[in-house]
Amino acid sequence: MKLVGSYTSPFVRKISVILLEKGITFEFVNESPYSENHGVTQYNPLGKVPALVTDEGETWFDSPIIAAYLEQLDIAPALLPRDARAALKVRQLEALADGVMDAALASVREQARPAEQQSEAELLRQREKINQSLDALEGHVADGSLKADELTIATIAVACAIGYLNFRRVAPGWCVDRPQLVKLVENLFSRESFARTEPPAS
Ligand SMILES: N[C@@H](CCC(=O)N[C@@H](CS)C(=O)NCC(=O)O)C(=O)O
Repeated sequence: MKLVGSYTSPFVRKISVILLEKGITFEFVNESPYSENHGVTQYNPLGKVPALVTDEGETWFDSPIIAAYLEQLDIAPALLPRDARAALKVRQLEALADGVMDAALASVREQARPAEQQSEAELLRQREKINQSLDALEGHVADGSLKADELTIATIAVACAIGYLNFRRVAPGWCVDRPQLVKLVENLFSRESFARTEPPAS
């Protein structure tokens, strides 16, 4: 299998972690969608990473679809419950974590614009999405609907989202008053799959 992506993308990290956890061998094709003349569109017309190319030549995107595809291969450990309704709930939490990544990425892109073109209102809007979603996730861990010590597509996505907040220094105070999420990321960050997919220092 080939995973097309960049080393800094949290969405790509999510898929790398899943592949590593399941012990699936893959080749990493390093493509940055923000660089000129990138080759991402040959895998995904949206020009976004990750994309996954199977040994049979099928191409899958975006990250929730790739995660669902990998789950269908039925390789342990299972990262979704067998029950369809319970699986959908886990996938909704994955969507929430993915949304945190989207908002963090939008903030980073906004801050990369020349200072005079940056919109404070837009940065605030994205910051609110991040804070509200983290509060919701904290609540889900507190009420047991998201288990901090379980390895699922949702906990992996949450840890990748928070890893990206740390990496880009977006919402640096995210851990204040969110002890459940701190516990969750401590559990996940201690895994080899997370150590091996840490974004590069620059
Ligand atoms: N919903 C997509 C989001 C992927 C995404 O936004 N990836 C970023 C990199 S972190 C990207 O490729 N951006 C390029 C662009 O928007 O043109 C997924 O889950 O795969």
